Amino acid sequence: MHVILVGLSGSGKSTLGEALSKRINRPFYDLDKEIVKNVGKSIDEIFADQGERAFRSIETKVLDTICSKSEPAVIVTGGGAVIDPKNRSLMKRSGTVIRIKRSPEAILSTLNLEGRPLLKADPNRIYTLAREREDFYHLAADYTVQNETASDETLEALTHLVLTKDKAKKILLLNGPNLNLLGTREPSIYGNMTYEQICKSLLESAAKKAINLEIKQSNHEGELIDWIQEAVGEQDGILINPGAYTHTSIAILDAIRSVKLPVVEIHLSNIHARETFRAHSVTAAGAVGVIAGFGTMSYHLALEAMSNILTEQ
Ligand code: CA2
Repeated sequence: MHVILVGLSGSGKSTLGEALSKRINRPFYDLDKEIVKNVGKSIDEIFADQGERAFRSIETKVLDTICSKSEPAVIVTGGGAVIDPKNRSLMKRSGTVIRIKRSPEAILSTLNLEGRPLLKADPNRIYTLAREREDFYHLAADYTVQNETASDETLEALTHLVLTKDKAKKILLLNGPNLNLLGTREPSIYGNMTYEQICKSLLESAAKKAINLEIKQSNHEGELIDWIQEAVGEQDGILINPGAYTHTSIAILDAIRSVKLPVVEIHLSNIHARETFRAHSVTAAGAVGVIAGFGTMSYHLALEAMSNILTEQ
């Protein structure tokens, strides 16, 4: 999910957005700058040559392109982007929308008029724009951050808000007994990657999807059950490779069923093509689905499946 900043021209969105993107290590897009790149004209020229209506329709298309990027980003929008309901619903669907609020008086005292065609001719128009757009900002934003005087505290507040209120989904990955030994023995069945390497690549994939992934491993049935129970209210979904408990543990099945969270079961090997005692999974009866036989890829496919399940909820 993206972080999308909205607010009046001159409210400090761009400065804050760029600083935020560095803080949380995400790409940064400035909608107006992307429009200029796309059209090959400055915002002032687009307004002068094609008028505001044409500008707004370009704005919607470019916003759509940026919001469709899979890597979660910080996106700063132009002051009027919130007016069109299509833009507002696109933003809401694509991430957390934060309004950067500054009073017209404070804006006027610092405003650079370049690239702000609606204010260039008459800077006092900021008062009218503020009044006209108030309801739209209200409708668009999930949260508001006051930025009366640009300061480090505002950036701190914004960063804290993004890190705590982000709509990022939380997924717990549990690995059962002996999976910590991966990569050290039986590579013909379980592959060459070590447990640590698998975890690292999964955490990287999760970060690209803006998923908050937590990974745990235990050799003890009771500990796995405790973690499943503790996931209630903390996690949005559980991925689990119960290891050999897959074939025996009614207790893990009961725990999975008790939490009412979506669960996807994972196996590195194709349990149906091995010894007969591995072909039956006791725990799978509580799962939404099972992914088995694709080696390390089983984990990535399961993460993708859970991400889709949570998006459709
Ligand atoms: O295929 C899977 O992911 C399994 O869940 C793995 C379990 C096995 O008991 C299941 O039947 C299928 C075993 C994990 C143990 O992994 C080791 C890795 C290296 C060395 C020894 C065991």
